[in-house]
Formats: sequence, C-alpha cells, structure tokens
Amino acid sequence: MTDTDWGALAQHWLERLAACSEPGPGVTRLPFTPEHRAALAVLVALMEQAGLAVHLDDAGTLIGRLDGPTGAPTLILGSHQDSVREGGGYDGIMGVVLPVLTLMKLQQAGVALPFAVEVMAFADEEGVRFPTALMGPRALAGTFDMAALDMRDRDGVSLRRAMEEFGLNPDTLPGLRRDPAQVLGWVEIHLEQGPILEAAGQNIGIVTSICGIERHMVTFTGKAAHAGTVPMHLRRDALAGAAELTLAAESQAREFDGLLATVGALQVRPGVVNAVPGEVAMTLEIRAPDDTQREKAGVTLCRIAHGIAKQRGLGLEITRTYAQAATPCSPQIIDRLVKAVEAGNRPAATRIASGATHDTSAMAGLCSVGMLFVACRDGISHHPDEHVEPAAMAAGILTLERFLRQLQ
Ligand code: HGY
Ligand code: MN
Ligand code: MN
Ligand code: MN
Repeated sequence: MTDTDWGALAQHWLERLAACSEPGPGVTRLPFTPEHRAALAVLVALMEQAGLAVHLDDAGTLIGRLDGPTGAPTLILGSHQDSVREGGGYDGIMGVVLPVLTLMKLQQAGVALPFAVEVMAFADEEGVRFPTALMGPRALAGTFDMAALDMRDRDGVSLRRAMEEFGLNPDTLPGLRRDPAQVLGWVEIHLEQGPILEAAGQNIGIVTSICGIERHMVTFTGKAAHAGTVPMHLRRDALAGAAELTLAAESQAREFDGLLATVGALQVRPGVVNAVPGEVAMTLEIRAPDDTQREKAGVTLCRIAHGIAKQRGLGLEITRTYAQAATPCSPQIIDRLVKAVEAGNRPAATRIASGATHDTSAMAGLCSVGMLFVACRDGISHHPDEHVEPAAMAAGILTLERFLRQLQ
C-alpha cells in the first residue's frame, strides 16, 4: 500500500466513526452514550483488523494491545473518542485511528517491535457532558479524584450512574493504576486545531508543551419575577450578575499575555422572555501556559464574582470542577519525534506550544509524554468544518512508523 492508500484508509475509518453521532451538524459524541457505544464497535473492528487484543477498562477506555516480548515494557499511544457538541470528525478520534493503522502497517512489513504497544481511546477528554474530564488517563496515572463520580450532567445524571449504565464499575477505578516502571512513554497524535502548520506548508509539527486549564461552575441566585411588574431597582437579576462576571473575565484575560478566559455555557432559569432570571449557572474556564498566572486569575475572578453578588444582592456558589497543570513534553521524546519528522531530507520540524488541552497532560502523571500535531484546514476545530487532508494523515502514520522503528 502507498502513503496515499494509508491516508485514504484513515479517511474511510474516520467517516465511519463520524457517523457515530447525535443528529445535527458535525459530530456530537459525548461519553457513555449510545453514540459512544457505536464508536466503540467501529474501533473494535478496526483494532481487531490490525491484530490487536481489545478490551474496555472500567474508565470506558478502549484498549487495543499488541504484545511484545515477555516482560517488555509498553509504549502507549492514543487520544479521545469524544467530541464537543457540533464538533468535527478528527479531534481526538484521529489520534486513535492513525496509531492503529501504523501498527497494521508495521505488521504488514513484518516488523516485530521489541516492546508492547497499546492504543487507547479515552472516553472523555472534552469535559462537555460532565464538568470533569480525563478520567481515563487519570485512572492510569492514579490521579483520578473519586469525588468526581458525583458530578452531574445537565439532565442530573451523575457520572457514576452514567458509567454504571454503560456497563462499567467505577469503584474499581483505583485498580487501573499502571506501574510506571512498565511504561515506556506516551505519544498522542492530534490535529493542530490552529493555523501554524498550514501557514508553514507542513503536515506535521512537534508539541513542546500544553497549556494549563481550570474550569469553574458559577451559580448566581437572585429572584425570578414578572418582567412587567417589578421595577428595575427592586430586581435581583441573576443574569445581569453573570453578564458582569463575563465581562470581568474578558478584561482580566486581556490584561495578561497568554491568559485566556471564557464563559462558554449558561443555563438561565426560568429562561423565558418575560421573567427576570432567578438563577444562572455558568461555566468559567481559564487557560494559560503559566500555572501561577492562571491560578492568580482564578482567585481574582472568584473575588470579583463575590463582589458582584454582594453588590447585587445575589446568592453565589462557585465550584472549581476541573484543573490540569501545564505540561512540558519530554525532551527525549521531542528529539526522537523531530528525527522522525526530519528523516528523508524533509524540512526542519515546526515546534508548537499547545493552547488546546489534551489527554497527554494527564498521561504525564504516569510517564514521559510527547505529542505530534497534524495540520488542519484553515486552523478550524471544534466545528463541523474541521478537516484534515488524507495526505497529512498519511504523513502522521509515516512519522509515527519512523518513531516506532527508531525505538527498536
Ligand atoms: O478544550 C480543549 O482544549 C480540548 O480540545 N479539549
Ligand atoms: Mn477538542
Ligand atoms: Mn482533542
Ligand atoms: Mn483536546
């Protein structure tokens, strides 16, 4: 098979996987749902075709394993199966398909690696359904906080119940912890989700580090009232407080280079045209390459929220639901990935710091980590128009193949 064939094969499997989606534009595949179940069936078929031994662990991570010599350590590859709402067909899932095809290619070439390889499809990286994420890699690293099992989705279903209904036993998560001595490292392939590689005319880039992130659930409580009978000065409007905090987050982030703050989701009650909003639950997300700067912004915004609540006579509850520190990639893995990219007289590899977050950050709690970016069209991601050229995916397979052969 030529590189073109491998790119086309990747595209074929990704189209099948993109069909595992809620109806509507793009791909919507949230964890522990029928769409997740459907995607697992496709991934099992792919992994079995590649000769991998497949199982689902109790975090909902699908694992395809290619054994190495007895007692040899394991290199772990993979990414996440879930998408955002109305997202694209490459974010996460491409990082499961490409490594499986790479292993298929190596086996077709008769190469037996001197170590075991596992390809993982984690259940939840986006944190869209539940206000937490990364339970798969965190379980492997032993950093998963069991209290997160009580978190609920917007329909009131707890993470624990969603997992149990999916056939998993969340009580056994602590037992998924891996022995670091048995793990060689982790490498994730992911679309860039930005425009740098395309502008540089390159298919593949090397990630140097991943930004840190924290998410808060903020609830302002006022008093719902008739929109026509309660004068302005007697209102306790929860949405007006939420709006003020949203603008404060924007100006706080604009003040510091590299700091990003986003209010991405609001639930307004009663949420009708003719009632003063009595309650607003809002998400507040903060990212920065520098953890100290991010933590400081989080503390400042919480203080500002309390000031707004006091001034407006609103109740306020803030819960930090999720945080992940900034992660440097391993210099040794970066070196090897650079060699794999530059092999065969190709131009110098582009190095990129990631402003999107990834499973890689949580895997860093277990082992050395590295990450490859694949160019995407117009830098578009988290959008139905997300697209990666098959030729770029073929370059991803080739780079990973070279990296694996080098490790022999
Ligand atoms: O939100 C992110 O950065 C990622 O795509 N999960
Ligand atoms: Mn994403
Ligand atoms: Mn992703
Ligand atoms: Mn991501």
